[in-house]
Amino acid sequence: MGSAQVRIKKKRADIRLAFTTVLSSLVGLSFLAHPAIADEVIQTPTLFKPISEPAFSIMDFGLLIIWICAGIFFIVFGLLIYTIIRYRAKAGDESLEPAQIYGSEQLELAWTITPVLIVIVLGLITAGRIVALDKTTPPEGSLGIRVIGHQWWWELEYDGYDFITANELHIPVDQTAFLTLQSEDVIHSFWVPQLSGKTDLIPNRTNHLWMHPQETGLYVGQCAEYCGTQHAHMLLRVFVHTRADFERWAAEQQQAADQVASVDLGRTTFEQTACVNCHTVRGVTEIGQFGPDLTHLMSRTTIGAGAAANNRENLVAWITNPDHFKPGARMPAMKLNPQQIELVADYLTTLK
Ligand code: HEC
Ligand SMILES: [Cu+2]
Repeated sequence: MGSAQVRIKKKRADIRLAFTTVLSSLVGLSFLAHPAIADEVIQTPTLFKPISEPAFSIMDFGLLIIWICAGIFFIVFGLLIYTIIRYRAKAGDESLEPAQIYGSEQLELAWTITPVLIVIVLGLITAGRIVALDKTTPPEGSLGIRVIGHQWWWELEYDGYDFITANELHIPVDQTAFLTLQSEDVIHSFWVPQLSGKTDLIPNRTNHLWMHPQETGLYVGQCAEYCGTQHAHMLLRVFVHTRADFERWAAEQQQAADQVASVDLGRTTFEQTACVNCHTVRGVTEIGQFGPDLTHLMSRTTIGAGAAANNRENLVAWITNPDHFKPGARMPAMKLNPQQIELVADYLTTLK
């Protein structure tokens, strides 16, 4: 094979290498922007619009790391591209290889010391942030909330209030919410990226997490630790309210369930089927603890921890067979006849 042919081959190999490197970097970057599960009721959780401490400091730190990595990326690629252009074979150059140079003390020291320094600085900042994040006792004036993870939904209890709700957390703006995290079964993880970092809910252990939101609105998140088949449908919705709106919501939650006379038949159907073994409706039946409290079911925007929008049609489908939205859900299909299902759905939609 002639030397010109070898050179052409080498050049092609160089181009291929550069191309694959750029391509794989792009693939890597695309993961940063990958969309979450699409659904009518699911918004995409985002890291990039924090509205609360500690999410602010997590975001700042994340950006610092991204900038450092971007710097390294551009330096390395800059040098690579420079080298490819500067040292490519020139016309008339018959040698197959460029001059071979080995060893440079300065260079080796530089590329050993620089990364070590970067790692030390990042390590120190990380340690500082972790210490600031880790609060095990409630800060002065905070609102205490107990969060219990279940396969595959969240139970929520508020300190100083007498009600239990599920899946949709309501908190006031400009106040620290101090969460106590526990699990009823396996490990789950509470994660609403705009508000706070991830914290696991571990069986037989109590963890804590806090947030101090500065803007009202709806912030979404999800269980961030694989916890079984319906892990993907264990979503979180956090409503941050003005203080007045929060108090109004909490006062409504404290009320016993509405008893609407026109749905008496639906209520008795509910009371006479196994629903009551798993669900509490305060003021009507308070035995069931296994499933979400239904006292104010209709105050929630979703059912099944974000598996579907909360409306009559979806309730009918859910009661007929929860597997329709959430295959494997811990609520069995109750085998009610269509008429009973309609009656129970009529009743449930009055639980405002
Ligand atoms: C064996 C216990 C059990 C029985 C019996 C049961 N459920 Fe459930 N139910 C659950 C569990 C557990 C969930 C939560 C499932 C999830 O989100 O993964 C649930 C969820 C629900 C929800 C959605 C609540 C929400 O806020 O997400 C409704 C509504 C509901 N059940 C109604 C009923 C009705 C009506 C009956 C009787 C016909 C019934 N359930 C019987 C365990 C039960
Ligand atoms: Cu999970």
